[in-house]
Amino acid sequence: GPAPESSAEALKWLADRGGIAGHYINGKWGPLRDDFASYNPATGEKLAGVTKGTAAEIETAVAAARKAQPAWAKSGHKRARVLYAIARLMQKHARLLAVMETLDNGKPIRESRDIDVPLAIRHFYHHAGFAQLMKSELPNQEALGVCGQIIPWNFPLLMLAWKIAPALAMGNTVVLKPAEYTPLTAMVFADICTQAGVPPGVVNIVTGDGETGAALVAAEVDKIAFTGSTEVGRKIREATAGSGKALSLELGGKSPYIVFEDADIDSAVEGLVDAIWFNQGQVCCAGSRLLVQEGIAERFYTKLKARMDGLRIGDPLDKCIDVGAIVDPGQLDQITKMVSANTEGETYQVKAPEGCFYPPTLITGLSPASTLMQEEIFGPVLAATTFRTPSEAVEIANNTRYGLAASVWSENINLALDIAPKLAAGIVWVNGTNMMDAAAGFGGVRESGFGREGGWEGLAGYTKPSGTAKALKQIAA
Ligand code: TXE
Repeated sequence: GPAPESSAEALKWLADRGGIAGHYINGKWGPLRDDFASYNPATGEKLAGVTKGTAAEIETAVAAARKAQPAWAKSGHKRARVLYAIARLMQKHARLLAVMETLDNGKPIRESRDIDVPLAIRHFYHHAGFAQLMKSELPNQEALGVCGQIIPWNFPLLMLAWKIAPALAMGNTVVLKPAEYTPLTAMVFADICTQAGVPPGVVNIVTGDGETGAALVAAEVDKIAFTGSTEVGRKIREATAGSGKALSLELGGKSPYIVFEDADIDSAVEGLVDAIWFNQGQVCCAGSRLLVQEGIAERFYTKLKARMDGLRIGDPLDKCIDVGAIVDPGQLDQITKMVSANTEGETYQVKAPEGCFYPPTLITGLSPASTLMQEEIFGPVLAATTFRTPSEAVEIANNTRYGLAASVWSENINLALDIAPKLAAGIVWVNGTNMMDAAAGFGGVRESGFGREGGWEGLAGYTKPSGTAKALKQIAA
């Protein structure tokens, strides 16, 4: 059942801070203003006021980060100590973080407790190790300097960890802007930074909206790391072109989920629960396009519908819930509009509660060129079609402007390994989906972006060859 005692704890934590989310600059809170609000999407209640960061506040944060950077880059040993302390404190406050995330975002507590928070903690442990090893493992690399980081609302704490942990490990300092809908776990994280002994200026958090984000992109930073929509990614690429700022973009997706007739059907059905109903489908690498081989399609759809009937949708704080609330009424509206504009195929929907909820939905018989097969819906909506041959599967799978992830299901490993490299995707899972690890690079091709987060590639993305600045000065002289 619901866990009211833990939401009371989270709400008290907010009340103790005046009920306002705001900046954490140079190791201190503030300014805090009630410029706009963050809501609990499951209930519509206001959770906190949110400060909209101004360009001047961004500048103050960047200046603090600039000042702190040289000392922070000096000792890998010290960085490791601090990153381990962050990880341990996140573990200590895991329940507060999970409840806060669920209140702010609407995702089921089972997910924030078992996935978001543990993966975020794992990211800090992993990168603490690499902070210590930087000198030996990346002997010719040094920090970029100050990194501006902009994150979305679908995995607020996990995306924060993906951005901050590798940057700090490699000796950078950061200014991070959380998404407007979901600034609250970043606030808890800021408190953790203070407790962990992060030196002032090393981690700065500035809350706000797209304008605040644009001000960060324009500021004197050495890198912008962005996760969000393809549209904003394009704007940021234009804004940084020719500036000399490094850039990584992790954008949208329309990832194919390909089921061959020799697949383990029950596993493939269960995999779809994680592929498209995890986090209400608000996942950049969601398996949102189902491609089933013709011979098993009817049997597969029947099993899938039965599984959909078993999904439990409702109060995200209830530990038994599989599908929670959509992050914001605006997003709900977008999903509703896209699905109701569709006139093709057959739609199967299970029931959802009133309010900011969208029912898990399966639409079969779509043509590969239809809007629902092409555009990112970012909701719990699975668009499905069939294919005849493996080469047709590859053709349909690659018929997209995106290229983030793909999932291949077959009991024939030769077939799976033949198909996987033919898919235009940054990540391909075989008989699995949505598997992430701090040690594995994550990122897309095509309009899904470029640059990798996690793994060796992720570390490299926060460094440059050492002596670059000196060499450039010598060349200029
Ligand atoms: O994303 P935005 P939104 C997709 C998804 C969703 C759609 C819109 O399809 O329906 O995008 O979501 C900041 N300069 N994804 O509007 O606007 C913004 O404040 C700098 C997929 O929420 O891209 C937030 O912090 N920053 C995606 C962040 O960018 C700007 C996850 C992302 O918000 C800015 C989220 C600007 N001009 C949405 N404008 C994924 N791939 O995971 C906004 N921002």
